[in-house]
Amino acid sequence: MTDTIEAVFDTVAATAGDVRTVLSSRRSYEAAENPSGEQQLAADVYADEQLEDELLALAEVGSYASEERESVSTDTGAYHVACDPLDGSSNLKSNNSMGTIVGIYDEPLPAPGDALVAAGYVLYGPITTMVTAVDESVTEYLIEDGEREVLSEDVQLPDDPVVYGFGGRVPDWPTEFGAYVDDIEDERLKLRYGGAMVADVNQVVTYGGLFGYPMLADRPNGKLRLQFEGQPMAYIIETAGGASSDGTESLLDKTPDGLHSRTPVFVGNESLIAGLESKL
Ligand code: AFP
Repeated sequence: MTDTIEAVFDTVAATAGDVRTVLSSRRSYEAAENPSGEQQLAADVYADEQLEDELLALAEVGSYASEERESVSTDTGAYHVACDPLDGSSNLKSNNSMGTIVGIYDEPLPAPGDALVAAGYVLYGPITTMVTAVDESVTEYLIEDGEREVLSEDVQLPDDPVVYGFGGRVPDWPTEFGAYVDDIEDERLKLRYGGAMVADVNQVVTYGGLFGYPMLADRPNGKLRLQFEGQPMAYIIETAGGASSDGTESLLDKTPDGLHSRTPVFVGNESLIAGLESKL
């Protein structure tokens, strides 16, 4: 299993090198929308096609699914990879951070959280980095020329949280959630929100804190997809000593109703998630 997982991460790192190179020429919108009704950028389509081709070429990868395609692409193999090829791609226009999210499952997709065997993300920031969670350990890498070089091993969330960031319009947040935000402001946490889950979660990994995209007045399940965003990021945060929740239970205890189903997402320090669950 370890060889396959490392081969998937190597492939994602190599693809990230390609994606970074072509971003400047793929900033325009395509005519098509993704299955969640969001407009696709040329870069979304490029990253998705690259990942599908390269990951399905691995002998043990039996299927590939992504936010950018309606159904699962199948092959033969024991592992099933779910990707958000370019998370936060609307940040491409404003030249802010974006990422790639990958979850490796040992059950066909859509799969429950407890079928995850590893997860990782790439962050396209001022430099390109990758964070992986496998074998109960989180590692941060620098990616240069498509190759991974270890920056930090056994990454854990810092004990004293510093930052928080929540998506959605404030008037659309449930009242109890707004009250919780007042509480964490009183604890002197600092608001930082960039609109790309990978970047907003990576600052939680770096400084400690909380990221969330809550349920909204007109979207009871929030915006983020459980299979492609919620579960892989929950797996990484929980492996790094943090916690995840949909407001009542860990995202890793959930099973998606469908490939593209959405869920409220909260990930961060255990104490903050416990406080949030008691408030909601
Ligand atoms: P895009 O990929 O459409 O930019 O959406 C990014 C995202 O799925 C996730 O990465 C962010 O946390 C969240 O949506 C941002 O949503 P808002 O634009 O509503 O803040």
